[in-house]
Amino acid sequence: MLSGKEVAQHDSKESCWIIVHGEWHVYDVTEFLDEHPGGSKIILKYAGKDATAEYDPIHPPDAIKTNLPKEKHLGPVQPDTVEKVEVETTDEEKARLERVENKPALAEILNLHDFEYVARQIMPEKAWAYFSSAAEDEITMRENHAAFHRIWFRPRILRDVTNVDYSTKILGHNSSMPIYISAAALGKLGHPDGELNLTRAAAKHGIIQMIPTLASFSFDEIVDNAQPGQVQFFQLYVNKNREVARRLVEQAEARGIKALFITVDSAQLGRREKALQLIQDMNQEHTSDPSKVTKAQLGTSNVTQEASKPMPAPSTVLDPGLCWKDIVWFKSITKMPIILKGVQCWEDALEAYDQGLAGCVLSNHGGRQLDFSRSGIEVLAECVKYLKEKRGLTFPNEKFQLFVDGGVRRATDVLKAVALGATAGKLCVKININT
Ligand code: PYR
Repeated sequence: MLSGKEVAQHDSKESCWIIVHGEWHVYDVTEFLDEHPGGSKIILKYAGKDATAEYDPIHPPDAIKTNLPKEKHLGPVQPDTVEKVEVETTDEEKARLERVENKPALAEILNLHDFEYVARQIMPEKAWAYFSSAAEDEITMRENHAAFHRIWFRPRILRDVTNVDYSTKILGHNSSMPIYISAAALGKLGHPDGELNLTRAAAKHGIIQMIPTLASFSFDEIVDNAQPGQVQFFQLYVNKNREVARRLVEQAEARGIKALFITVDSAQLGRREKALQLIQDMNQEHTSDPSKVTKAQLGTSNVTQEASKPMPAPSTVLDPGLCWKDIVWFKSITKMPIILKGVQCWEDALEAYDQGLAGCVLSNHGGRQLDFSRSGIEVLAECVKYLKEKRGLTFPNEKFQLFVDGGVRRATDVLKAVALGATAGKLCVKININT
């Protein structure tokens, strides 16, 4: 068994070992340093030490085991030989914890704008930067919301609305309302129970949760926390290594996941400068080198190579080579209905229909990918038009369903999306507090 002293000798970028987890396992992460989505500096801070306190709040317990080749798992270390890592609580962090302590009760938060305001006050800076950032000038992120402002109602009167039932079916599964919980990575950044909170809330309110590939709990933990019969979907980032992708799909199907949403808008992660800036700031060491200070002070987007790695997707998780023939392959390996997540024009929606897929999420990834992409709600209008005209579809359509995400803040936004496709609720939108 390794000793803490031995591990402590590997404390540089030439040889970087870290200890992670209750099991006190040692990992050689030297070759992973440049791959780490949050940059190498944060790992190097724990080189030769116990990194659990930094690792645990963000990563699923099995992530390090899954991502590092077996030969980099160096085995256990004797716990009593490991020096304790003191994590300093800064004044800023103390103030934040006080705000967490005094946050308003959920019932006092009247709408999603207020929810966002409270989140910003109480989340760690890193979490807020990650969740709230969008690509480049964030024009698309703003447009996602603004687009709903251009749509107005034309209400009819003297209809009996004593009883209103807004329950619906999404891909054939009951939902108490026409929304679902979409995939968002790293839930634990926002709360220690992360995605499990969403699993519980989905069960309580009769809506469907989509489990993200990059969740901060393991896939099995999230499924294990569902109630018997609770419907869950799975969002897939297609790994460059198709055997990894196949394993994820097979695992999802074996565990009773009801639909596979393949993300198609992320050939690589968008340039999210809010998150990049924060990583850069965290990495910026106090230095007397005036060129570095000037860059930081100016807050320019002239990010260093190190900081130009946005969280959280390792390069292997996204595959710029993903194309239509892969979708045909996915169809051949699963019986789950396949929905493309991130379709942005009618031509691709038509192609998805022609390929026999179950639907599309008309989405620009919350404006986090390509700035100046149009809003999902605008794309919806053209998709409905062309799918009607060119393929004779009517909406709502059981066989080919359209979903919208981005910018949804109000039930009236949901209503607009539902009304734009047709009258009944086969058209579903997600509410994603990130977007
Ligand atoms: C995002 O950061 O937008 C992901 O989907 C991982």
